[in-house]
Amino acid sequence: MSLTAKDKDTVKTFWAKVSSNAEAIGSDALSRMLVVYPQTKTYFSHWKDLSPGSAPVKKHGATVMGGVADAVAKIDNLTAGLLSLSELHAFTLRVDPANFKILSHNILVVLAIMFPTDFTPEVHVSMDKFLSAVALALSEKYR
Ligand code: HNI
Repeated sequence: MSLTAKDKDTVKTFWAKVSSNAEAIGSDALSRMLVVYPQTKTYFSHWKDLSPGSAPVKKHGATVMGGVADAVAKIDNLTAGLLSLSELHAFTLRVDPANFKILSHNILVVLAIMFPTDFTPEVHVSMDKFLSAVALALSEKYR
């Protein structure tokens, strides 16, 4: 399921609306992931506090959303655009790529909660396709 021109346009327009809240989106999505899918906590065991909204969760939420913003900018060539981030997650961090789907799901849930009016079914499907494409690009270096 590749992104159509319309998907890309929908993602860019929606992102332009919500990106000023990127830190809050990231913090909430990461907080939710760590609570609902506690197996994801293993990657962050070096943090002092993994509880919802803690300082490291907030900081890393902002970092992850910075990656998402970068992906929106590179939406026409995600594989090339996210190559070094893929290498980092594959070789250095050794994150199981199954977790990319889990985080994507949590980002979608948070977007739906924070932007109930803007998060139409049309936006939902395009954002879902986009986050799946990001997950695939991040998995590139695992093969
Ligand atoms: Ni991820 C670091 C982006 C999914 C675990 N991650 C980063 C950084 C970015 C980033 C950007 C900082 C890179 C640097 O320092 O150069 N991560 C993303 C994006 C996604 C994602 C865009 C998916 C949408 N990362 C995940 C998932 C996990 C994950 C699903 C594990 C469950 N990432 C990490 C860890 C680090 C990390 C661990 C290092 C953080 C630290 O504090 O040590």
